[in-house]
Amino acid sequence: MKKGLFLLAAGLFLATQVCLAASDNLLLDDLEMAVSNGAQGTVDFGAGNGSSVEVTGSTDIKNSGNQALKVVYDAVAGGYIYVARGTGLDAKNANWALKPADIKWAEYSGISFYLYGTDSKAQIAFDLKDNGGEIWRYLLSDDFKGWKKIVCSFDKFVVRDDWQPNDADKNGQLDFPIKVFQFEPLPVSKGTLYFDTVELVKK
Ligand SMILES: [Ca+2]
Ligand SMILES: [Ca+2]
Repeated sequence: MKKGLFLLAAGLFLATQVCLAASDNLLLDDLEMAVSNGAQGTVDFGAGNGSSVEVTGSTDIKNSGNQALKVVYDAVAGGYIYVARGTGLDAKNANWALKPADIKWAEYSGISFYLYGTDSKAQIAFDLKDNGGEIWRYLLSDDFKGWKKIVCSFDKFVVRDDWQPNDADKNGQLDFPIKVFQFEPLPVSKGTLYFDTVELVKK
């Protein structure tokens, strides 16, 4: 009986710790919006130089909330693809629920998201645009099947050396607040990926 009570207490303690740990992360974007593109769009997405991409909401395959972002793509050699959410994008309604300036960035060590992989071996870039307009990159591979949490520590992002916007500060510093995150399947690959549950990781 005493042992039973102890185990119950230990279990409750562990459950409390898990809840606290989970609630420490900040849900930045659950990707729950009705997906649309263009100037009034909710997702800033597109492709060029022969690559193509189609983005929709997925309610059958999802990790949290009611939907995930479904990305059907064909990334050809020399082409590019982008699927972005945040502020200051061409798509005016692609903002996160939280304003970048309202987030206490110093409390977080990185950003995470869930990727539904197909073990295609595709390379995927996860880019951030910083407060100075500079683009930073974290590379990952679709080398698993099903949902997996991808944790990207801020200190593991590298500044993109292949391209930067003309108005980027190019100071080599990751300047907060971060304004945009962007998923980019890289050439040469083709398939369907799902993204969900973008969070900031508590220090
Ligand atoms: Ca979701
Ligand atoms: Ca910068």
